[in-house]
Amino acid sequence: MALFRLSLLGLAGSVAAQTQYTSTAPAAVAKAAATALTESPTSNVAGNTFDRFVQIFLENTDYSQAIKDPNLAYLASQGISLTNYFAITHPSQPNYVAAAGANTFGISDDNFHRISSTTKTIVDLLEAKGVSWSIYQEDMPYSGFEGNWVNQVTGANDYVRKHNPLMSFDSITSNTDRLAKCKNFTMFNRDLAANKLPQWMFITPNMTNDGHDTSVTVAGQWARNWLTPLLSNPNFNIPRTLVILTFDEGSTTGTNQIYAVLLGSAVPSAKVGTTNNTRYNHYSLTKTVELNWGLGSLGQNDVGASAFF
Ligand SMILES: *[C@@H]1O[C@H](CO)[C@@H](O)[C@H](O)[C@H]1NC(C)=O
Ligand SMILES: *[C@@H]1O[C@H](CO)[C@@H](O)[C@H](O)[C@H]1NC(C)=O
Ligand SMILES: *[C@H]1O[C@@H](CO)[C@H](O)[C@@H](O)[C@@H]1NC(C)=O
Repeated sequence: MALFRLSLLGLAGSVAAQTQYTSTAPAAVAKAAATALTESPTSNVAGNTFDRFVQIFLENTDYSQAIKDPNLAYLASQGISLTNYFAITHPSQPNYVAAAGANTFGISDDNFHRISSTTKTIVDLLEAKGVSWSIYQEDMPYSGFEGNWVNQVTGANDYVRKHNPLMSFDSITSNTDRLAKCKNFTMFNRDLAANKLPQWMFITPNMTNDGHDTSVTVAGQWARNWLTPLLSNPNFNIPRTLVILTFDEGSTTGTNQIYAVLLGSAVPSAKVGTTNNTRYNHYSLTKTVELNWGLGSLGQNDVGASAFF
């Protein structure tokens, strides 16, 4: 996918330069949106430790910085703070791919990549056991959209494929039912209101709210404002709900240690406000889900990873 550099030097001295992603043309989006299939499956497969798993990725901040943010520090106090959690690599894209496939599959940039249809993801394992899933990507213009999208008023980066953990896998993009479960926040709100959220979710806020094109302050405000009402919403925080709020990666100069906190009703009340210093990384995401629902493994880096429980 073509990309070019847009210099934003001089913008209040904040962000030196950002990559501008080429957006899919609005007319093509409008046409495809009109017929896009959307699915909202539900299920009730009992897990060992939790019955719902919600993963949220913010962007590009070292642990040492994130934990100083007042809103992220507040959220850490509401759950179990994982104080020894690491991203896999740099830049963003391979970290998202790793969260779904337990491998980076050799991807070491944010360019357009396709991973062979024979390569499995956590979705294959979930479906085999009847565990419902969806991903929710803020401002994705329609379900199953495979491009990048900018804000149509300001031209700012809004939804990007590289922050979608599933879109690089041909096993997803060649399957209309799977594409129909890759949805936006409009659909999240609809599924929430209809009590039709699935058991496994991956959530990516837009390029403003995840801090990518803004700051950890914006990401922290978004995370607290978005999660607080959900944690008291019985359609979201059902009994035995486990939420992990984390980042895709740290800054390129650090150790790649990142903030990660476990929230939700699956966190025992005695552990609220505690820390856990076990070494975890993004491969722990697939491992935890596999052990919880007895899914087997992908045979990738999930095998040797540590689970959260
Ligand atoms: C979200 O996706 C739905 C389903 O494809 C679409 O109808 C809706 O317009 C999208 N919302 C936004 C804000 O793009
Ligand atoms: C991201 O979403 C927020 C609302 O949650 C909105 O204010 C902001 O403009 C969006 N960012 C872009 C680039 O459209
Ligand atoms: C984190 O710590 C390890 C080692 O003590 C335990 O085995 C885990 O159960 C614990 N995880 C959580 C979520 O508390």
